[in-house]
Amino acid sequence: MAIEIPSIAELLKKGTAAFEEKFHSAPELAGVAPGRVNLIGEHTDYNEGFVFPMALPMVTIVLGRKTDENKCRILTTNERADNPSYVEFHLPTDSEPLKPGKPNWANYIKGIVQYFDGPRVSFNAIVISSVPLGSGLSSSAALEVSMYTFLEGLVGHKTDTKQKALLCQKAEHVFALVPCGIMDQLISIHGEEFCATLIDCRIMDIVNVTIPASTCVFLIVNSNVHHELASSEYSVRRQTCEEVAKKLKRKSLRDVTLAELNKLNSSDVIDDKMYRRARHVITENERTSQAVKALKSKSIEEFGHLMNESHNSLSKDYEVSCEELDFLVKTAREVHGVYGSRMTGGGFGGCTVTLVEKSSVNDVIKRINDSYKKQADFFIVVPSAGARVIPLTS
Ligand code: GAF
Repeated sequence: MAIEIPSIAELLKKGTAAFEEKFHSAPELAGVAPGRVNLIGEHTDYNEGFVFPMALPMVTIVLGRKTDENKCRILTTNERADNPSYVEFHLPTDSEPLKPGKPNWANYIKGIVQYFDGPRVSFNAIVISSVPLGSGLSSSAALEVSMYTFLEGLVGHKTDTKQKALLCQKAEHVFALVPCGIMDQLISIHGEEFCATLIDCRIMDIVNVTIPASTCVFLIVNSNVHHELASSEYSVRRQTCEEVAKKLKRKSLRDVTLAELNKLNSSDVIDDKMYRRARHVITENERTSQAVKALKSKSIEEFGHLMNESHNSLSKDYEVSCEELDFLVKTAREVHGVYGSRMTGGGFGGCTVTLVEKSSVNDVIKRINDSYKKQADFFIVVPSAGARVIPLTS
């Protein structure tokens, strides 16, 4: 059975109860931000390429109220967050900026407080989330963006949305030490119901594309594995791509064609591994453009085929998949009614996304449950709205 995703109203109710218990007052508002599933265009964002994610119905919420005590107090209700679950810190000043430390979850909060471009404000707050943590569905960006949105609500200030995405990304780079691209923050801010979003990461151009009504759904399967090398290997991939672009005297792989890469390869300036890494990025950009065209012309089969090709390239050329993800993808593809299946997000564990006829979803779930050695979680997801403020008191 697929997991029932809690509604925002349910999360707000639980979060409000937790807030009242901890702070003995009522919260005034909530910042809400979704996780995302990337449909195609993986590991292309930091190469200034194209991505095609959609915002999820799973969200992170920061709710609370202003205080005048020059202190920020925040409790996470997320059981999988590292300890302690409650932190307090001072408002940053020029002479005393905030610094990252422990627990790790609070670094995302501190980073946002540090870089928020509105007036400084102290607060009491609670974090509550339905985005599975560390599963490639962008729980980090959902936390950053919900926190940023909460601060915007508290002080009545609205940052330009692209600037907001960049500041959230900066918080992740500097406070969580993860050199992520810009996809996750942009989709968490710009997501729209019924749409997936084509993002040109070079210029942060955003085009919402309606997903045509069909008999299909997107099924997310969480492998529930997370391999430790994920973050170190992410940085290595990023560096390799930059190195190849540099050898060709280009700003990024976005500007390199396959023919140019092949020519470079034949001159022995790059090794086979570098070649395959760059080939993934170049072909993935092409696949992403084609997938958007396929969706616009309602060619579900072609879209699914491109998802499959994307996974094969991520697994063989980019080598960011793993045994568990390859197994889940292969098993899903064996079921009649499946158009395409691929890993999603950074890789080395996390989730797959499968495009499947509604009538075949239970067959996929059964086939995986019968053969996967670990426990998988299943979510049927619809494209959902991006970040927003929800007032809580009248
Ligand atoms: C992670 C990163 F945070 C994104 O920026 C992106 O690079 C993705 O991995 C891979 O496409 O989610």
